[in-house]
Amino acid sequence: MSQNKLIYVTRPIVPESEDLAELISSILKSRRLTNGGPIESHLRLRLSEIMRVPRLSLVCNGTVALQLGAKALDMSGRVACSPFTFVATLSALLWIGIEPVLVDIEDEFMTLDPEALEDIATEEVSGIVGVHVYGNPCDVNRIENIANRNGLPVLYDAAHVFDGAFNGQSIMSFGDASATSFHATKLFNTCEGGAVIARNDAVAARIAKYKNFGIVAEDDIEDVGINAKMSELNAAFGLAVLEQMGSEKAARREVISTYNDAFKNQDLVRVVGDRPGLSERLQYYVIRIPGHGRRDAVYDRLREKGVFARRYFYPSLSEVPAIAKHLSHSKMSWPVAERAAKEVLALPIHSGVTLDDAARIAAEVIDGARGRK
Ligand code: T4K
Repeated sequence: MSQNKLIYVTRPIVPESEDLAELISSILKSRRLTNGGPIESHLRLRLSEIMRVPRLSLVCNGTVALQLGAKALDMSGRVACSPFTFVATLSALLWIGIEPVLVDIEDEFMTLDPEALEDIATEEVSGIVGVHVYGNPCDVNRIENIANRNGLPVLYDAAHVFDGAFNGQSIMSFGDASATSFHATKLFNTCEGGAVIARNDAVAARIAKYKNFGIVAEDDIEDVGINAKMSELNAAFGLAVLEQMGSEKAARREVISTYNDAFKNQDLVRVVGDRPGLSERLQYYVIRIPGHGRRDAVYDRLREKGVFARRYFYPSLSEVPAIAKHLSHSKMSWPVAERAAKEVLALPIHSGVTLDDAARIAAEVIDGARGRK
């Protein structure tokens, strides 16, 4: 790690110029810029294949994907949701008039705690929104069981998932719908973009309608919708990015394995592991550093060395006044989420991190956690 090298938590995959130029040239020739053009269709088919889901709809970002999913599943009033997530999960819901009822998380994988959910998933809420935090799937089987018993739809925020599988099944196929993000900071990106994946044709049809102003035919506006379409330029970027995924994934695997080796047998640093049954996770590498102020000391130490690790997700959204003021259930508490938020640190994993960088970052983390100068 050279003195001058700045290392960010992530670095987007960018396409080869020639691959992108070829696609852009076809857009320019056809003058088809958006509204479900051929490149968007092509990307949709490729992603459906890669993610192994038949009903995938491309949209302009992951936040709107969540809103479309919630609307398509008829969520309204209150929904059960975790406070340990990026702010977009909750702000997307609040922005469409849905109040999240926060449910604490399980400590190991930091996803919705089914036991805590059991108390909330009653007639009090109109649905469940789970977040597959850092690409680890929620406890999908127990959540499905609770949802079925209470007749509630389930929407998953799968912004941290790409092609991961759980017990051999695409993570995107759990729940009634999943919303994902193809933002520049994600493993696969279209600069800005996202997708909604539906379990059945009825939900898929509602998503298609809502993302295009509620229009179902030239002269038939069936409902109130929004404009959530992905443009041809974003889709072209994504198609060209797909060509680079293999090498990026290989580089990330090596960085991850360097970190794993370095943190093995360390009692001051806990690596957030994979839920058993998960294929792999390549978007976030997160450690937990318990002890008052220790995580922040490591975060500061890394910054001084030009390494911009991130405290995803700090603070817990239950402690963010802008969010908390919208919540009417102020008597509840979320101790597991609030502790996790004070301990987590996402380390850089991307092809711009050499194995030497990774070893040095890990050494700085360990020294920082030990309180060494
Ligand atoms: N649900 C969940 C669980 C999410 O995590 C997210 C988004 C969403 C929903 C919503 O999806 P979108 O509506 O965004 O599609 C970033 C991303 O903006 C956000 O998409 C992501 N989650 C969140 C976890 O992280 P910031 O504020 O940390 O981004 P920023 O700009 O600080 O970028 C982080 C680092 O990445 C930079 O230090 C450098 C690098 N970077 C970033 C960009 C944008 C680049 O190298 N190039 C770039 O173009 O939020």
